[in-house]
Amino acid sequence: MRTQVGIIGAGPAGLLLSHLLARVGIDSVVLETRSRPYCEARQRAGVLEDGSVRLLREVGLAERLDAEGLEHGGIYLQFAGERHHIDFRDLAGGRTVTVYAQTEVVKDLIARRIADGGKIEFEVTDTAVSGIDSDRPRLSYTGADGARHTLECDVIAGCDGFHGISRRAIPARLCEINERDYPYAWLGILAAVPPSTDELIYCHHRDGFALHSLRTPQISRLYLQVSSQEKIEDWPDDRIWEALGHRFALPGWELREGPVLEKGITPMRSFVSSPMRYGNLYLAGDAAHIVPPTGAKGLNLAIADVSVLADALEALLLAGDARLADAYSATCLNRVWRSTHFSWWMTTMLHRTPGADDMEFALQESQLRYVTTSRAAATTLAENYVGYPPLR
Ligand code: RFL
Ligand code: PHB
Repeated sequence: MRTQVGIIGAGPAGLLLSHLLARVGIDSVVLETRSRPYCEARQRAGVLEDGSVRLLREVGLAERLDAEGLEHGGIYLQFAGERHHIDFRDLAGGRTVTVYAQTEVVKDLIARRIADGGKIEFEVTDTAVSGIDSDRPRLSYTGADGARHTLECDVIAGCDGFHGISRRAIPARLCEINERDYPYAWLGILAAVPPSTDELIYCHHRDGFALHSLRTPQISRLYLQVSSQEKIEDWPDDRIWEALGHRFALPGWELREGPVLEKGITPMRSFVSSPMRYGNLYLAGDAAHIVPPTGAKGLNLAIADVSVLADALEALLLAGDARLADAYSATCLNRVWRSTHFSWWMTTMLHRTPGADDMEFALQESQLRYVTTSRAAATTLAENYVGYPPLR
C-alpha cells in the first residue's frame, strides 16, 4: 500500500494534519492504537487559543465549536483570600480564548475525516517506522483484522503523543532533550454541576493550587494540586469537594457541588525534544514536547505544529520546494519554547513545592500581586494566554 503522508496517532495533531492535507489534495493514512470511542472520550484539555479557533474556523471545522464553545474574555487569579480578574479583551487587543473540550475537537475531526472519505485505522498494534533517512520511509503495523501491513510513504508524521514510538526512531545522539518533572500532580474531576464561575479561576493556596474550569453550562471541570505519589483510591468524592471548597473559599461566594462523573491524576512535566524532524520523519504535538497544563498550551501547540507542517508538506510534495520543510523544526520550536516558558512560569507561580519554606509562598504572592496590579505584568500574562501571532 502507498500513501503520501503516513500519520501515526489520531489525537488532535494527527487528525487535523490529515484534514489540512486533504484540503490541498494530499493523501494520508492515520494509524491509531486505540478504538474510536476511546479517542473520543479521553478527558484532556479545555481551552483553545484565539489563533486555534480562527484556524479551525478557516478550515471548515468550527460549526459545533461556534455553536457550543464558550468564549472567555479573561481569567480570575485568586490568592491571599482575594479574587482578581485579568481582562484579556482589554489587555490583548480584543483577543479571547474559547472553552471547548478536546473530546469535542477530536469528535469533530474524526467525523469530518470519515465523512470526507479519509483513512483512519483504529486499533492497530506494533506500529513500526523504517527508512526515515531514505526517500521511501515505511510504516508497518498489525491492523484490527490481525494482518500485518506495510505503508510506503513520501513522509511520516509522528503525532503519537508523549508515549508513542516515533520520537524514538530518531537516533538518540542527534536529539537534544530538555526535561523537568514537577514534584506534584493534578487530580482532575468532571462533575455534573453548573460551573460556580463565569470564567476560569486559577487559585494559589497554602494547601496547594486549585483550578475551576468548565465544559458546558451544566458540566464543571475542577483540578486540585496533589502530591505526585497520590493514589486516586485515597480521594473519595467528599474529600475532593472538601479540599476544593477550602482552597476556593471566598466570603459571599459558594462552590456548587454535584455528582463526580470521572476523576484521575495527571503528572506534571515539561519536555522538549529537538530537532522535531529527522530525514522524512516529522514530529508534531506531544510526541515532541509536553508542557504542564497550567498554561492551557498543549493542545494549542499541537494545532500550531500541524498548521506549520501542512504548509511545509504542501510546498514539498506539490511543488518540490523544501524550504518550509527545512525550516519546520526551528519554526515550531520558537513557539514551543515560548509556551514552555509560560507554562513553567504559571506553574511555579501557582503551585506549592512540597517542603518549600515561607519564602517561596511570599515570593509567589508578591508575583501574583504584581500581575494583578501592574498593567504591563497583566498584559504579559494575557498575551501569552490568548496565544501568539496568528497561525495563518
Ligand atoms: P495525543 O492527544 O496524546 O494523541 C496521540 C495519539 O497517538 C496514539 N498513539 C499511537 N497510535 C499508533 N501507534 C502508536 N505506536 C501510538 N502511540 C500512541 C494515542 O493513542 C493517541 O490517540 O497527542 P496530540 O495529538 O499531540 O495532542 C496533544 C494534546 O492531547 C495535549 O497536549 C493536551 O491535552 C494537553 N492539555 C491541555 N492543552 C491545552 O492546550 N489546553 C488545556 O486546557 C489543556 N489541559 C492537557 C490539559 C492535558 C491534560 N492531561 C491529561 C495530560 C489538561 C490535562 C489534565
Ligand atoms: C481544562 O478545562 O481542562 C483546563 C483549563 C485550563 C488549564 C488546564 C486545563 O490551564
